[in-house]
Amino acid sequence: MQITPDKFAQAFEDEVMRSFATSLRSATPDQQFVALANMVKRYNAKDWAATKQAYDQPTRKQVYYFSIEFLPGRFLGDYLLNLGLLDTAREALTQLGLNLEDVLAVEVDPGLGNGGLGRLASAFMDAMAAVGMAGNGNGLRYRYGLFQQDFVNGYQVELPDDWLRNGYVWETRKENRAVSVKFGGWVELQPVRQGYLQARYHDTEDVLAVPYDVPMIGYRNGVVNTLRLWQAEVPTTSMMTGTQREEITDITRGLYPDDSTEEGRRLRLRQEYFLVSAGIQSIVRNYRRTHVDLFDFAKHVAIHINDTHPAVAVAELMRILLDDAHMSWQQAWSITVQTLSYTNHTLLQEALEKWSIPLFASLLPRIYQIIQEIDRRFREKYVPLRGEAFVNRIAPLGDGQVRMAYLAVLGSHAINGVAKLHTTLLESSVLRDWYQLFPERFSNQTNGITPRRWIQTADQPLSDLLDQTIGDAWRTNPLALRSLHQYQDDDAFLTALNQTKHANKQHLAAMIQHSLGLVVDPNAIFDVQIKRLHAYKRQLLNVLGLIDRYQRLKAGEDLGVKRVHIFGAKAAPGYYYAKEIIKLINALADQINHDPSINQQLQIAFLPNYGVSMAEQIIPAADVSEQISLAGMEASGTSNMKLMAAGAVTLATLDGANIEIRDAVGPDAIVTFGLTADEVAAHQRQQDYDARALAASDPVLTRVLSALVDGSIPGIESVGRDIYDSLIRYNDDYFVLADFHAYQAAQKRIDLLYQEPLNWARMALASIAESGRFSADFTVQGYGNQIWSVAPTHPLVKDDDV
Ligand code: B1H
Repeated sequence: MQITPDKFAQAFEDEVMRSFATSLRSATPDQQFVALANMVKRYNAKDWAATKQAYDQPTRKQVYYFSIEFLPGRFLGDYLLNLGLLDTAREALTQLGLNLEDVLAVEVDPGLGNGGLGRLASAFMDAMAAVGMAGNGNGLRYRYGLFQQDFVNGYQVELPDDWLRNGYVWETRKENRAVSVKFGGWVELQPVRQGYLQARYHDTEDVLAVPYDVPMIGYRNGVVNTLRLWQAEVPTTSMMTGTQREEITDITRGLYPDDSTEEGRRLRLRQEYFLVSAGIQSIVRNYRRTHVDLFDFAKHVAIHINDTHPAVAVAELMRILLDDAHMSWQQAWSITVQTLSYTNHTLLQEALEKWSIPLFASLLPRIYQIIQEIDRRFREKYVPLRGEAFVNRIAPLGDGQVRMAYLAVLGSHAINGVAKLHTTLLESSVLRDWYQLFPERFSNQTNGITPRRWIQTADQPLSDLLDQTIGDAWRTNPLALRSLHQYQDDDAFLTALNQTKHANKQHLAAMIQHSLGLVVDPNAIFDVQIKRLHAYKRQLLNVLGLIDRYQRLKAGEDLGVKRVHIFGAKAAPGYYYAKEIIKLINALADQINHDPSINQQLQIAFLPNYGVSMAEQIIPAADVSEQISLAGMEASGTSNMKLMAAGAVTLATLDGANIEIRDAVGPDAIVTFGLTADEVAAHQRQQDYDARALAASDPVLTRVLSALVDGSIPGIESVGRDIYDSLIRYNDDYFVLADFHAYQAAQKRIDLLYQEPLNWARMALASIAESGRFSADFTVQGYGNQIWSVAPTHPLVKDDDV
């Protein structure tokens, strides 16, 4: 887009008048935001239409990315960036006496996901548009997003996220594209011709699925992809009454709140099938507009299953090919397998979805029949080859359950993990039998992040410094960041890099003061741990380290540096233990922050309601990136990549993508510690870990742990006891105590390194310089190449071997 700031300013004033019949001077920030958004939509409309038309060419292959979660973040800043208008808009608003950042902050941040998995889905949407891949998102338009978190007396409270209250400016309702999704009832199979059956559905509950489309604007390339979010509605002709209507609208009423308990499982299964059936019906309908039959479907359509949540796609695509297109089983199965692919995001057993057969069969009778037949054929083929025991272990049906991960693997031609270690562990543990059966289906696709949002939009000071130092090639090709290496001994640059970080820390300090009333010193180390609260992520290790530090400072030890530990974390509403950790962090923060003898050296800032927008404020200001999960537990992590790109030094266990980060920056630019995944596995196998004995024999641990139960931290009477028990009585499932000293030693190294500002900057430089390989643009190209067989029109070339 070519437009001068003057013209932009004029167009903005006109737009405010046209949209709200008011002058700019009397327009509210909300109105200013909507006016800017309307301008973006107008600038964007032709490209969106043209992209859709290009994708509808019958020979063009399209990807459909199915995810029960998306966490897109605010769009306006990134859209302006992608249209090449960010600087113009900023200048224009300044001319008008406004601050663009203030207007951007008005936008809602849709919380249609829990954490990394949902954010990854949105990063992929951004990346597919950036490289010009025909990528469509399919998700749910939850009326309420992930809860808003508040702290009351240090405890998490959950408030509803009424994000649609003022409407959502980026979406377009497409009622004419609605489809009908059937639940329950019973099926009758009538023979139509030799060997072919016609399914007739009786007494089903029919739900209207209405799509809302959101544009995904590519980075300065004219590409505009679509994220389609489905909403459940009562069919217009329905005579349904109150509770029945509610049952339907409940399907997309809210994000399933809990990734740790069994509650609401029926509703969750309804959500999953609703997403899958609506999405696939819509794909097939669109496909039929340009193709006479479905025989070449897999040549032109790739459907991706993001974790097991949309895994029922295997049976739904079979249903459509069998019942609607009247294909033979073999034909239908071959097309289904060639079309589908599946990403596994976790080794945690509780996240591998399984449905009880009675629940599944009553809600989705025809789908269940199809899964029975998939299961029967699988057994028929593989029992003679592999034996009964092997097949029983991995068949889609077993132990009275439908096993979604196994259904996904069986029905997909490609299965991937999300970091090298994770994929290796998948192949050797959770999906070992499957890996034996279909080794060629497995690949690794290490996660990625979008440097446009995390650097270009969120970190202006760093972006400017990079432009001045190495030119702006990094904005299109993040591998160009490598040219930073030549400045590693350039004191002027290293000093400027530190100044940039300092400016970002001042900004975050102001935000912390505003949010918590806590004054923090930008000269302190800003140590950041931002991610969902989960035992395996070990926020508790950070906390025990803080207790130790506090006790040492109280005893008069000089630790040489000031530190501010910054936390952002939501706990699943039903995850009691995680909520106890939140209370513990807040209680400790209260204690330390109000202790005048200590609070010049140590402070804790636990910012409530962590999410994408808050991450944009925290990440640019981070000195230390805490990635301290128990090795073998974090599939990949993505905050590790964002923080690295912002020049934070990574403090990490050898888990998930941390290992690839270490390999990228080299051992001198990262601080690693702790048990390896192999060592953890060995302890688990040998059952030789004794946390109680370890703690008893260790005076430091004894002192630290006693703070949980001796009343020295006010307000944690029961919480402290529970956490103590989890470590001592229940033997510390996540090896927190085993890694404690290694963690503290690593933090000590950080303290020393930080006291050499130029050396520190050199580590930051190495992180930034090597962050380019973690661009999601490369990740989606990897999927395109190895999984989807879809080529980008604006490929990002890896000019060397990374
Ligand atoms: C990840 C989940 C997840 N893995 C179930 N699994 C959920 C599972 O609501 N549920 O039922 C929600 C989320 N999320 C994360 O995915 C991994 O823990 C991260 O390590 C990884 O970086 C991220 C993206 O791959």
